[in-house]
Amino acid sequence: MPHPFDLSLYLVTDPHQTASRGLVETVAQAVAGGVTLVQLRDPEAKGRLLVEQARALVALLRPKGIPLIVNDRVDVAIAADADGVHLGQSDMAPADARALLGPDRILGLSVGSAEELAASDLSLVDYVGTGPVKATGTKTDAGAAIGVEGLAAMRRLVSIPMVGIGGIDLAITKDVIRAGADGIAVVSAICAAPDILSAAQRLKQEVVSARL
Ligand code: TZP
Repeated sequence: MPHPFDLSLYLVTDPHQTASRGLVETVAQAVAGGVTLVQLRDPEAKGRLLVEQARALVALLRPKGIPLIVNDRVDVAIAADADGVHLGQSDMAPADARALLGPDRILGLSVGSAEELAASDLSLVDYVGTGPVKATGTKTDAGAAIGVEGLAAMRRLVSIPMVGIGGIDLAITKDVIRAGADGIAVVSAICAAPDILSAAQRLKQEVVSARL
């Protein structure tokens, strides 16, 4: 069984957007504001730096009971004893990642369309990330926005937990949750906010009130 996890407010880090405050400080403030899951994401970084960063985040997050997911890099997740890995469609196949990670670590997969879903084996995956919900400047190769309607259509096809990602801000958070997402995954709505803690608090409140 994978470690328990809560997709409600999923922070994905970005090296540029966390540079001014620092990675650990940004994550610490976001967690104080209510983030429930954190993904270390830096596609350009080398393994040594990623392991150091992942270890620093595990030291911050584990005592608080918040899992750390590493984007793409199964080796980094294992070296730093992180809680899981998030895979994109062109990363290692879920079955290969699961074989390396074992049964207890969390495994996420990006699935943006019915075609990607048809090509994906979700039997070993714990949650899917679906999007981009709206156009985003954070990931320029994220593909065309699927909209809240596209997310709702994916929700009808996927029975495991789903988090919406891409272009999500306070204004569309309720719509994303009401379309069936179990949570929102954000980069800039938290990392680029002038006040990280309060941005996270407001997003969390919006997620919680959308479910009422
Ligand atoms: N995967 C799909 S969109 C995206 C990722 C990592 C970036 C989301 O960033 P933002 O700033 O929340 O739109």
